[in-house]
Amino acid sequence: MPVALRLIFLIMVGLPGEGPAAQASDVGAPDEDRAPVVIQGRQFTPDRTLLHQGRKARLVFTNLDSELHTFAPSGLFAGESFIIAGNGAPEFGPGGLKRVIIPPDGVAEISFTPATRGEYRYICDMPGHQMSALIIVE
Ligand SMILES: [Cu+2]
Repeated sequence: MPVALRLIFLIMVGLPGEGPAAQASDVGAPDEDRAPVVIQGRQFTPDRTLLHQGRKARLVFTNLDSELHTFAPSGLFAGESFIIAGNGAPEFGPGGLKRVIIPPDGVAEISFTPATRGEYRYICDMPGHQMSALIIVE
């Protein structure tokens, strides 16, 4: 991936081989929506995640499969700042965050504050993976 597009707000707090590493999130701040999503058997669970406009949110993706998956959002982060932590590998395109590649046994956390209500579909865009789920911001 182009190095110039790997932006500074990537914070690496986990390393591959440490196993699922979501301990930091277990102490969720009371004023944030903590939204865990488990990836297993080429499925996102739950397939609908509810967040709230203007309220801090932390999406936590845990990949329990033995293959790579991605979190490829559409529109959700347009023009918004966010922080990515864990051992996922973010990729950026002209429209902002393109995808986060999540390794086997990996955890990727994305913290942001949703600014606009709506329904935002996200997928795993690995070839052949028909994985899709919804983030709803009310
Ligand atoms: Cu996948």
